[in-house]
Amino acid sequence: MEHYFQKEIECASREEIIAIQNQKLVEQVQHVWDNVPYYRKKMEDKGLTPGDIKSIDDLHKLPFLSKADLREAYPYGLAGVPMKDCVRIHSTSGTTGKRVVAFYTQADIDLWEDCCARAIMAAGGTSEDVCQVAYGFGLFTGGAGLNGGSHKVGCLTVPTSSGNTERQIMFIRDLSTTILCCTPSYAAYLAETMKEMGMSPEDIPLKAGIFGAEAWSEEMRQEIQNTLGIKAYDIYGLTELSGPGVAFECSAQDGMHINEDHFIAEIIDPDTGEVLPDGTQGELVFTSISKKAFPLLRYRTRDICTLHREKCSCGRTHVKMEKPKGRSDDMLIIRGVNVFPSQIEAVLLEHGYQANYQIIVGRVNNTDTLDVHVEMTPEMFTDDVMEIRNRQNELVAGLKSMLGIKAKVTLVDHKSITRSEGKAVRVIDNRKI
Ligand code: DLL
Repeated sequence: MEHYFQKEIECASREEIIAIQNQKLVEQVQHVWDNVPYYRKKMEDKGLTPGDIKSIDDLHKLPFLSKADLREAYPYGLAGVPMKDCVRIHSTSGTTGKRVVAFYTQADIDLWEDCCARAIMAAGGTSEDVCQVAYGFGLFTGGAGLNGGSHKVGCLTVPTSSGNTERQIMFIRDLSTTILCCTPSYAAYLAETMKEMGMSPEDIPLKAGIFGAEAWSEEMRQEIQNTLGIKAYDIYGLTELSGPGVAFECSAQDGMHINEDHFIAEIIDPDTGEVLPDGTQGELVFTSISKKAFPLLRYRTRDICTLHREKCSCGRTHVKMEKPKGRSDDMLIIRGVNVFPSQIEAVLLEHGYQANYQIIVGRVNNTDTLDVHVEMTPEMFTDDVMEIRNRQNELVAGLKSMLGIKAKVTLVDHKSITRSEGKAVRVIDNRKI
């Protein structure tokens, strides 16, 4: 049976959704115009006033916001309400530059937690469940968002945060955790550790996982589902828009419903900014129409993705986004060819490896080099050199057919690649150093 947290809106007709979006967009544009001078100036530069935006059909007229704008306006320049009305901030890790700080009113947190509650119920969660939140707590949004959503559903919530892997497993076993929330790479690490501890899927009551915050392949989903004996659901979000729960997977497990009563999604051509039709791959852009403290209009996520509007078997009507292929800034350009780490992951898992790999990019004599280090599983271990060479050649051929370019493959010892408790670091690009 399908469970819903807010069935009426999650299954609303297209006409109802459009009516909500039209009304909220007009209000939000006025709110931003009145309260965010940074964006008002951008509108003025385009000769726009709020009166020009009468419905979602006018959305394309609005200027984009990018990460560079967020950095320029740091920290308070894009806030939409006085600080006395904000109750919290969250922030990105800032690995690629200055941190992004996002502000929340109590109402913003409330609607964010609603989105996470929708995700948990779409994964089959109810008040009968024990939900362990192993995303990091703190400035990162993962822990706080799913924790709040789990409370709203009425699950018994276990806020373990990330790390301390053996203790996670002890709680899963002792408290009979049924829903696990963490990054997919941490889920794989937990599964591996459980196996080492001599536990099998039958020993634990887990039934579902809500995994996101990083790109993961369909092959990795299968791997996690098999090793943990659960259903693995994807969840998407970003700090700038609140955090997890901007979109989430349902029982169909083939794409994530975007919470369209709070976020309007567009796909654009990343080079020209032109809006592309549904079904076409491009950069995902979001307009946040409900949140008041950090009301971003037409925010360019840099995530590469496709939208679909076909009817979904779960009964939800909100548009679905495919698994993002990765961020445009994660995309590697190797000898002129675009390569996403998730494509490499898919090939490795198809050949029986686990998602323990690292991609090392370099440049020798002005030519890019691509070196994929992947761990052998304990079962693959052998001192037969020919067998290892054959395995390597198989992977080189698989990667060539997926990417169209030749990669070097190095098989490394089991457990020689550092495991991740949060977002995994898959790529080392020595060209940038
Ligand atoms: O990662 C929020 C989150 C927490 C989402 C927990 C899901 C679960 P940031 O740290 O701001 O926020 O990173 C946002 O992570 O632009 C994507 O590039 C990537 N990302 C998030 N979810 C997914 C996903 C959180 N399901 C950035 N698949 C986004 C692929 C994802 N990439």
